[in-house]
Amino acid sequence: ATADVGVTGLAVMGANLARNLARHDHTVAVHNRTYARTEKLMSEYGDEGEFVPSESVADFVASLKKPRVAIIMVKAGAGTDAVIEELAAEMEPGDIIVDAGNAHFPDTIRREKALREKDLHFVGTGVSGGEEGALNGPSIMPGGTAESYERLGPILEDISAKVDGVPCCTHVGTDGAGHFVKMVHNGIEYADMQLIAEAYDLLRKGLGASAAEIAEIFSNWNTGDLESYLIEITAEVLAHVDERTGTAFVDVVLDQAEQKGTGRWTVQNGLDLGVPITGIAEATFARSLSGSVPQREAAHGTLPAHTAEWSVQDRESFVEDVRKALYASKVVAYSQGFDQIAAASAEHGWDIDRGAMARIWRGGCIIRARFLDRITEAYERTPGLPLLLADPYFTDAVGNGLESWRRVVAGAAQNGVPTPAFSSSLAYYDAVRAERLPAALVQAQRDYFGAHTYHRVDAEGTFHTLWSQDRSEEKQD
Ligand code: NBP
Repeated sequence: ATADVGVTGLAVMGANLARNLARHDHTVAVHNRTYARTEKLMSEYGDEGEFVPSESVADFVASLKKPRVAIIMVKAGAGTDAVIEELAAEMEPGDIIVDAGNAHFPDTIRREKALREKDLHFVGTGVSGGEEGALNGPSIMPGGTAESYERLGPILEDISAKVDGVPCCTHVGTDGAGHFVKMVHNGIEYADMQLIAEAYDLLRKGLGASAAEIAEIFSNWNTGDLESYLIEITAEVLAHVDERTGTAFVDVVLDQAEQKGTGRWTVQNGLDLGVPITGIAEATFARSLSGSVPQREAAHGTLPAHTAEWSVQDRESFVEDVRKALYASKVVAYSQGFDQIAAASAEHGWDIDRGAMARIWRGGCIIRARFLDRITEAYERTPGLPLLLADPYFTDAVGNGLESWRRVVAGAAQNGVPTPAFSSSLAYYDAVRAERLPAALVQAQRDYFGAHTYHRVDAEGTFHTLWSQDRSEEKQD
């Protein structure tokens, strides 16, 4: 056995990950169900480093040094289970199986448990950054045991993206923690993209600006607090001219956003945990609404707007208002995502360091951004911070933009421009900071029709009012 690490599943992601490993001087065992892919990798890139190709799973496992590390990079789902079974049959106690595909974290928890019974380590690992990242340095979010990270960590840190020399990889927590955090990363990505899209729509409709003009605005924003990969590519997309028609590319793209499911998983989990991730939920539903073709057709041209053409007078301050509203809404969306991580961490005993998550997202992944440093600093200041928004830096940053944020959301409502993520983020902000919420009325209604009881602000215990009798109050315990 000569290989330090193995990769099985050599479609684009696995092949790139194997090349990344080889370029970092690891001897890499490579395997794929269909051998032709292995041969293709060897013929095209075999000279990039030390590869050990195998045609069978048995030979692949035999080519790995002990304790063995085999990384699976196949289509998530039944394929992953099939490959795990084949590998496990050949492996020995102490060996490590890594699933670097996009598994749903409950599957990872199930698989880890099953393999633990065979004394094998199973490490569900989130890998972000697409093909480019896999080849040149992704953000890597490994779960599994701390013991497995001792063997695996140095390899993964080696091939991960680096920011200021710091690897974008750390041990997230046990069993499904890595895939969980990758899922929330994707959910936040949905929210970030939707917020940017709403900012674009506001600029377009409020200013009547062209895509090219808005591209300039985004380029400019990318030099400040909003600096991020998503803002950068937005400017590039908006500046792009369609070859066929000579018009702005964004205008020839059908306005129906698709999804592969990680946003939906994130929202479903938010509901399960009872964590209000309104930014991610609105972003996910906004994609659903864009694809609701019969509903849109029934509404378009039928439902009145009762608005005049929006014409913003002070263009410069409007652009600044939208920028501040975007930043504030973005802080809310991230704050909610980090709440979700905290809740799941408590539920599963993962002990996830949220500051470290922001740190490993600074490079290699889609939401990489300057402002993640501020998040890491906030959790370093106060590790148990209950609300990211309540960190002094973010309280100030959002507070400074608050008037702008209100003007933008009010203007959008008055002029009939849909801003679900901007608006719901502001509503969240106002709700979470409110001294009293109308939830008191909801709880009273629940007691009225369902005898669901209530607590009082001025006395201990649980109470019920005899609504259908004399409306006297009973103490329940
Ligand atoms: P695909 O998701 O297209 O999967 C193709 C690979 O899966 C091939 O190697 C194929 O083998 C193998 N495979 C299948 Br399908 N069923 C199998 C089975 N029953 N047993 C063994 N192998 C099986 O590849 P990809 O696009 O490279 O993605 C790989 C993983 O990475 C996926 O989980 C995906 O969700 C994830 N991904 C992540 C990102 C990201 O940004 N993080 C981007 C893209 C993909 P064959 O050659 O014999 O058909």
